[in-house]
Amino acid sequence: PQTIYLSDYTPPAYLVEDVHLTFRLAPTATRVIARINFRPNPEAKSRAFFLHGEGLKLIWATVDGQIVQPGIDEDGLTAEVPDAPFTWEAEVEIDPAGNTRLEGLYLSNGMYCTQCEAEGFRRITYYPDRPDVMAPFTVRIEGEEPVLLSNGNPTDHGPGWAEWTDPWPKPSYLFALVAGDLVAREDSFTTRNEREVALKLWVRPGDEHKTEWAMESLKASMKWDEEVYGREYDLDIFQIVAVSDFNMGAMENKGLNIFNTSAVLASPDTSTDANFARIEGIVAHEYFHNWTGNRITCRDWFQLSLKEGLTVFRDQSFSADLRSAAVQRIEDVMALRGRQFREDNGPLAHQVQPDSFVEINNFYTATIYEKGAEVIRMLHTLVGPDDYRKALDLYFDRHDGEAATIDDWLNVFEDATGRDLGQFKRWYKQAGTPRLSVEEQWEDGTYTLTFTQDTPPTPGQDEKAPLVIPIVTGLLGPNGDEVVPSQVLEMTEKTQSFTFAGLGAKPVPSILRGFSAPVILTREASPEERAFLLANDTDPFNRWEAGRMLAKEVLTAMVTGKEPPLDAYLGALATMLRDDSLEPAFRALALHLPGEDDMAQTLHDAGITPDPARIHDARETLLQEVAEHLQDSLPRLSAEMVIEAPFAPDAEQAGKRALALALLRLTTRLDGGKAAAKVYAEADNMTLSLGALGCLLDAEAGEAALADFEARWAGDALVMDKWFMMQVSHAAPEKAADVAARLAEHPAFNMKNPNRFRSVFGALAMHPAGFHHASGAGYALMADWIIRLDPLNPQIAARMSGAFETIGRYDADRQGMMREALERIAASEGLSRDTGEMVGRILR
Ligand code: DPP
Ligand code: ZN
Repeated sequence: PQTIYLSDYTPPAYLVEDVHLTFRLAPTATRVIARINFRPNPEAKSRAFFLHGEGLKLIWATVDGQIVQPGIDEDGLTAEVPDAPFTWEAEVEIDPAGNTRLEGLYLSNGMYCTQCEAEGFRRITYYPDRPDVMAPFTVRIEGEEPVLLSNGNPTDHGPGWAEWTDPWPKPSYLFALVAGDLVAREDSFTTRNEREVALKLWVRPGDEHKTEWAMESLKASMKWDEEVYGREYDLDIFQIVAVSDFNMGAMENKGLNIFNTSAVLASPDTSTDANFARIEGIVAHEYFHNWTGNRITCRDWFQLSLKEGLTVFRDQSFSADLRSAAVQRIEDVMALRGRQFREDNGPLAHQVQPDSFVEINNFYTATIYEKGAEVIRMLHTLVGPDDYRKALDLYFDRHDGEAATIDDWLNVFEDATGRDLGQFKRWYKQAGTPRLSVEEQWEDGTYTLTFTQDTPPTPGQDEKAPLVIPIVTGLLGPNGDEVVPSQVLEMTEKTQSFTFAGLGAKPVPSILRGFSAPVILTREASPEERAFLLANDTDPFNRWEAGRMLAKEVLTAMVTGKEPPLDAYLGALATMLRDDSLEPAFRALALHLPGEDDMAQTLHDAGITPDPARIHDARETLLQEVAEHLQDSLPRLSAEMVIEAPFAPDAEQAGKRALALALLRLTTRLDGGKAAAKVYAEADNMTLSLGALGCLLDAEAGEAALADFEARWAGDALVMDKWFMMQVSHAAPEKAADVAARLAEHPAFNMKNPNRFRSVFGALAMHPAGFHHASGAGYALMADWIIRLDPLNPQIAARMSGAFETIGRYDADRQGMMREALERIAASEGLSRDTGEMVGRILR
């Protein structure tokens, strides 16, 4: 397979004036007739005419009405064309029913739908399938299905056909078509300039009752983007379709977003609070792409973070505004550390703007998305909110209708603010998570913080230069008062000091408030000082962080056989938990111990080879300690978290339920599951039901509840995904692989459905003590199923192989077994480019 390089970019030889597509739908033999008006690109360096195309059967093709015989290979076709505007027409045949890759046009439960990002359109017709070719599309769909949809506005329809026109030039990856037996929840939104927008959320009959939340989220997103970014919607209709077989969460196709059912359907009895929050965030994310991604798109796929990093930053800000900003930030950082830091500290580490790739589908990563968002958050911190808004206004003015680059984006900030961002750009070009260490000095009323930054080598990048790091810092006095409020320390050197003069007493520093940069901060501090910050910091993120650091120190000591600072931790935790001024959601997060994977990385960073079994046991022991220490408070606190009001998926109720369940997990350690059984029996919503089921499984008292759950929800695929997932993630470490293997034989297991596959094997990958069990059963099983899935759905198979990305952390035995599993995958016949690239990078 060929490697694609950013430095090889050349402008397209021909541009597209407009596109007319006709679809004659048939399950195994759909015909697609394209009429495309091309014109030479004055900026092109060559006149070679090439159209991408994969898995297409060409029926005929013409140039200006004359039949041509193009040269065809597995990537596309070439033909002789005039050095002047011309019309290309072609008819191809494709097989949606046989399309298990879920890229291009495919059938999902009898419904036609498309996924074209990144390179799926070339599986629909021959086309310059690259994002810098933008054109208006007119689409005619002919089919028996009652609902026929495409991008843009509906322009005409009759029995068995419909026509849609999208006036906004777009790249082919934003094309969408849906046809099926669907019903819509309808609503409307009036934009600030009085445009009436029809809103339709299409689902399969029977799912109508799960559409209200997404619709409300959509309207809130449309309003927020007007108020905060000044961005208004630009078509007469905005549609969302829910699809049950979908590789990603959702897709921002112009005017016709397509969603994985898991990212859009919600009801109190089938969805958890976490589901509601995720749906709100994803609906917003895809809607926000209308401006950051669609109106301004990417020149090439090396610019992917231009739209994804920015749009994640936008959806995070939206959720922070709608919910609790502190809780949102903590959750976003937990996700960043759990996925992106893990990626950035292993063989798959790559730049926010990579220099090369083999398969672009492998770069829809936590680094492109979450680190990309952090980079934009840092820009926001450095320039301040007013200049940020000025820069964004300029970005929309200057690049609307264009396919832009990350350099364009940075230039906008330079022009709007007068700042030189040359050094800042390293955040895009240097992979790896920077380590930031700090030392303090106290002398004659002057306090000095000296920071040193160091980014470890990553594959292909041995040397790292210093980054611009905004370190938001405040100082607390000995009595807990804030003596120096938050300020941005702008670090640009490898080692740099910042002084604070005129202080009456040695302060306690609160560093990296709000997690102002995606770095790993190491700072020696006594358990007492951490407990002091947990009790007094005015920055909620750092308050939570102090507790987490303390918990990590306890766990590290337990794993390495040292004396853990247990009293300091338990005392601080108890005080925090009883503090009614703290919102329940925050307290629930503070009760959350660092995860096993997080601990493995932490130990590895400290030069200790992590043993997943010992980490698991230490965590269990600590949870037991916490439960016993808090024993007397549990009943009262639990009673306080009972909600009398009718269910609402809002942040306030969700926070109370989160704390109630955190307390229930502790209670379960003391009563063997009695309280959890009662909560399970009485629950009137999925959050409590599932939370209680998890407790029962942990107490090995879940059999009856599992059977009840299955009987009740056998007809609901999304709920059954939870049933599968819970059994794996709550399995004892030595049983996890067996449980996953057994579930994969269950009649309701279907490897062709990405959600179901992930519910079993994604759950196994995220169960460190199970996946890394010394028997090697987890590795072997994962390899078996990646090998089976690869020919059907290479994208998901490739993604799943990321389970092995932590190979470098572990002992020789485990590394040997992981290597063996990876080599077995690598050697399997006909391995896809997707999985081949991933496994190759991990083994390298
Ligand atoms: N649908 C994916 C997202 O919105 C890829 N664009 O991030
Ligand atoms: Zn996105």
